[in-house]
Parts: sequence; C-alpha cells; structure tokens
Amino acid sequence: CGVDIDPNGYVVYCPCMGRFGNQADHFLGSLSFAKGLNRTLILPPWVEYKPQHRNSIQIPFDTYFKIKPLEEYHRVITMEKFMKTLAPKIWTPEKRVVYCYSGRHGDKPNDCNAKDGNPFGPFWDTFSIDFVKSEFYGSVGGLFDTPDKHVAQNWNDMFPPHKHLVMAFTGAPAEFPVSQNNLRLQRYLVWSNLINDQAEKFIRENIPSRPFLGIHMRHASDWTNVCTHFSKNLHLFASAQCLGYHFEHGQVTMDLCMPPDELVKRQVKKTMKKMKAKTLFVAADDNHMIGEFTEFLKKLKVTVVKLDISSPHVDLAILAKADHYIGNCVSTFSSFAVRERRAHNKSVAFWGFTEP
Ligand code: GFB
Repeated sequence: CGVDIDPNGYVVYCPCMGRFGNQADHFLGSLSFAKGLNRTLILPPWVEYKPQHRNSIQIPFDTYFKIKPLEEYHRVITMEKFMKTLAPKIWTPEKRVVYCYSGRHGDKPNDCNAKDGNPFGPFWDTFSIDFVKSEFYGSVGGLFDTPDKHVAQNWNDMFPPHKHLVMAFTGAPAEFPVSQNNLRLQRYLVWSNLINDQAEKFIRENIPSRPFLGIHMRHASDWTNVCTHFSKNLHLFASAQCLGYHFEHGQVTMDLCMPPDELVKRQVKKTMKKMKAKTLFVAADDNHMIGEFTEFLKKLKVTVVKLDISSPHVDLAILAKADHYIGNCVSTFSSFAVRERRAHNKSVAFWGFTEP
C-alpha cells in the first residue's frame, strides 16, 4: 500500500480531555513526546460534543489542519490512514495494548478501563478498537519530558519498540496546560484550506476596511464555574500566557477570567481608537454583545461583525488574521489564537491585563 512501517514504533492517544483549546494544548505536548521517543505520531481525530449526539463525535485531524507542515517537524500519519493501511499488518486486534499512568476507575480492577465513559468508549469505537491488556507507565521517570535523553531512555527501557510497537494512550501523553518549551510547536499547526478559505472569505466579504480588531469572549455557564476556582500562585488553564509561567506578570484575577461588560467595552473602545480600527470582529461562545458594542462605539463610526453560524475553528482563523487581538488570558480557546499570532510576531492583548 506504499506506507512503510516505522521500526521505532508509534504513539496514539485519545484527546479525551476538554474541548478544542484543551485538546490543542495536549496535541502540542504529544507531538513533542512522540518526537522525543522518535516514534511516529498517529494524529487522532478531534473529539467534539454536539447537543444532538449522546456520544462524542470524532472529526479527522486533517479536516482542520494540514499534514505537510507537521511533517517538517516529525513523522506523522492520520489515524484513519494508520488504521486502514498499517493496523491490519502491525496492530491486529490481539496486539492492542493500552497504556495509562495507573489503574483507572471502571469495570475491571487494576486496568486502564480505556473505554469506560464518554468520550473514551466512542473514541476507540470509531475505529472498532478494543484492548486486550493494560500497561501502566506511572513509574517512568521524567514522564512526558522525552526531549530529555534520559527520559526517552527510561521509556525505551520499559517499553522497547520491538515489544511495544504501537503505544495507545488512554489520554494525551502530555502536560496540561501546554508547557513553555512546546509553545514553539504551534507554527506547525496550519489551518486546512477548508478553514482558511472560510476565514478569508469572511474577511473579504464582511471586513472591507481595515485595520480590524478581533476579540474573543467566554460567556457560557461552564466558564462562570471555572472563574470561581483561582488561588494565589496557581495557574488556571491558560493563564501563563499573560501572567508568565512563573507569575512574572501577576496573578489570576476575576477581571482576567470574567471581565465585566463595562471593562470589555471600555477596553475595546480605547484599543480601537488607538489603532484607528474600522471594524470589530467578535468571537464568543455565547452573547456576542453586537448591539451593545454597536451602540457604545457609535461615535467611532466602526462596523461590528461576527460569524453567522457558530464555527469555532473559523473564528480562531479570523482572530489569527486580525490586525490586533484581545483574548481571555485564562481560556485555552483564546490561547490558540495567541500562540498562532505570536508565532507570526503579531500583537496580542488580554481582558483586564496591562502589559508589563
Ligand atoms: O476550546 P476550549 O477547550 O477552551 O473549550 P476553554 C471552549 C469551547 O467553547 C470551544 C466553544 O472549543 C468551542 O466549542 N467556544 C469558545 C467557542 N469560544 C468560542 C468562540 O469564540 N466561538 C465559537 N464558535 N465557539 C474549557 C473547556 O474551555 O473550559 C473545558 O475545554 C471546560 O471543557 C472549561 O468546559 C470550563 O479553555 O475556553
């Protein structure tokens, strides 16, 4: 079939935690992990949740991102291609072992119970995968820091590729949130034509005059819960992106996590005046405040726009292309656009945060 077998082995995992932003953080770490072990990374589909589906649905990795740029960094193969072309040769059903840190709660004692619950079960079922055995990796020294040669050696000693050719992980073999070292890997994540073309089309048709400011807001009720859980010297989701990994630039505050509408409106107006923006592009999970912004910015004679339908990836692609951006420092969704912009030396700002 023309696909060579990698004798160094493979890594695959279920992106079983959080939604897109969380999964993207985990992806960057997993890419680094596979590279450190010199194993091919099997690109898992993205796990999504839709109200009309009881279980998670799985969207092929390359629906959203190009494969070629990733190949510049490391060997990768989509899970669909791997299962079709290589699994029948090297990962037949009796060889399917799953790896987890330690026993997970579930049906069987002392087992990864890799398919217990949603999205765990539906994810592997997408490819008709069942596991015959569990292996625990909790005692591997250094865990996911495989760019460190000693750590990679620990993995290879415990799980040598000739005996453990395909390592399937119950969750991402990566830190959350993304570690500082792996931020640079963002540049290998390039939007697919499908997403990029929609973003370009929207900008062409709805943002005729630039510069434009792109903003991201988190308003849904799950977010309100997150923001009640901050404490001193503890990062909350993506907060290191503005505060610094060692809190060099301050602590999580309520304004940072859940900025009041008045703060948001004032910050937008000030920013738009400063950059002489002509258009405001609003991305949000709920309540885009289009009417409120239009009213508040009347004197500036600017246009306020948003996508007609909810499309998180197109929102992010547009935010990355904006002339300036304000995001939520705590949200990993916001942080995707931040990383992409920083990779291209574009400016970023955060709600309720003053640049040091
Ligand atoms: O991406 P995400 O992990 O970032 O989850 P956070 C937020 C999800 O909300 C996105 C939707 O994946 C989208 O589905 N969403 C958020 C948006 N902002 C937008 C937007 O501007 N446009 C559109 N179309 N959709 C974490 C979650 O969120 O928050 C965890 O991963 C948990 O599961 C936690 O819910 C409270 O880091 O913002």
